[in-house]
Amino acid sequence: MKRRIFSGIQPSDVIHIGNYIGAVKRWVASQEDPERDNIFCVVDLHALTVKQEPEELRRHILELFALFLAVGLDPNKSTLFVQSHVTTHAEGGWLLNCITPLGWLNKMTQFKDKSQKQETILTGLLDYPVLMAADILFYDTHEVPVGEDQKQHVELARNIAERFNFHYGETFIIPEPVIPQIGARIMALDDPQIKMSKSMAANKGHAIRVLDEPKEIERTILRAKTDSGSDIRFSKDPLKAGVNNLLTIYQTLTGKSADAVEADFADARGYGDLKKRVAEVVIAATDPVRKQHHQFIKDRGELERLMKMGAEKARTISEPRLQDVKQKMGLVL
Ligand code: AQP
Repeated sequence: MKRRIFSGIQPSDVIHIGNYIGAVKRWVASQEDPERDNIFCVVDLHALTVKQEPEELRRHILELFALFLAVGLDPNKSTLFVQSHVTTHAEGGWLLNCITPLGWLNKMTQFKDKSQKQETILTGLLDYPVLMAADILFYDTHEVPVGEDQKQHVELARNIAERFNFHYGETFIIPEPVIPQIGARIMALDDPQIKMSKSMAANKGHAIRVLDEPKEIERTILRAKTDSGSDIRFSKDPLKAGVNNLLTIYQTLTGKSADAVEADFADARGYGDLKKRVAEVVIAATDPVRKQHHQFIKDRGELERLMKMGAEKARTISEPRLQDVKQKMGLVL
């Protein structure tokens, strides 16, 4: 039996190089593995957990779906869809809410971080890991490729699955988070102590968006915060976090070993050289994506057709498990 892979991205902004390295780039590789059945989702219901401008959200959903295609995800090989097009997620999320202790949600570190930035904390922000558990569990998922920040949420999904199975009998597969060894946490370019994040990408210098023009990418990287030294080596020293982050970006995009990366910079004359070469590598990786995206986003009719096709496939996979869960919980079908 093939292993089922499920992962998603919020259309809360254009994805940044952290989302690309930590998630999307790995999805494309996973798609080519004949032992895997891949499902990738634009998790638009998650984006609603913080205030969104409706027209902007709609644009971001379309842009993100087009970006899936632009990076090379193929709707004939993978299931690509928009979360709100398949009602299993909202319905299943509610059913799982009714077996999830509130105390589990209060422990989520992402909620603690994100809620501090909100004037009004919406219930959905606290509850969104349960919706994420529904995304994963109703598809009988084995593996969830994510960045480091989402590990705790996948662990919550495992706990929910175990609790359900205990109370209602063997139902859900217990999913595994799959975190990359390198690039699981790309840091902000203006502050390498914090994670690069879509919701902060509007701050100048924070992130490289995958659709940024080459000039903009170069400018952002040249301004990236480093330290006062000149040593170009991987390091766990917090003072060298900026250089370490640039080297990690370079390493994940070139696929080289750490030693080979350091050897590449043996002749570099300071951080200026490092930044220039990192910018070249980032531009080489993102430029074809940006160009492809430009083509895909123009054809709204085709995007809608592919979204519908993906939603139908997703419904076929998740609907039987939803019915099974409803039946086990005592609802009349
Ligand atoms: N900085 C990062 N480095 C590596 N991977 C990352 N991911 C996110 N940030 C980094 C991974 O990208 C996938 C999609 O993330 P998401 O859209 O579900 O939201 P997120 O994790 O909350 O990402 P952001 O960019 O910080 O978005 P906002 O600001 O909107 O919340 C996930 O696999 C995530 O691990």
